[in-house]
Amino acid sequence: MSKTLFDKIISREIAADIVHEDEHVLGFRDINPQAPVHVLFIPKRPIATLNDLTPDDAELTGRLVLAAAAFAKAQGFAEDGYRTVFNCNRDGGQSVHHIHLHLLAGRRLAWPPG
Ligand code: DGP
Repeated sequence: MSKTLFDKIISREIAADIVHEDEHVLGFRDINPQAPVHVLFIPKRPIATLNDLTPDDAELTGRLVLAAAAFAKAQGFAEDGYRTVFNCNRDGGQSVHHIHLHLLAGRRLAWPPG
């Protein structure tokens, strides 16, 4: 798989506002925020889309969700709430083919999404 933009953020070739880092997961602010708080949580190991996940990725996928929830809680959004979303391929609106969990918080979000 060729190097994506997010690989370059992991390797610090491209700067990002990093809010979370551990052995497996990086969290950084989206360059085009759709809410007052918009953070992307990505695995350090590149996986292109949700279609490419295998049962071996179950723990890693859980780590993304746990990192997003911990960040939201630490930032004070647990009670009012927030949204997490994985986009997948064209119809899901995925533009970067390295899976990422969007965390959107800080305003009332509409449903259904556009
Ligand atoms: P998606 O459309 O689900 O693939 O989301 C990709 C997100 O990545 C989109 O919300 C904008 C964000 N993004 C694109 N380029 C950059 C970048 O160079 N830096 C950061 N921080 N975010 C980026």
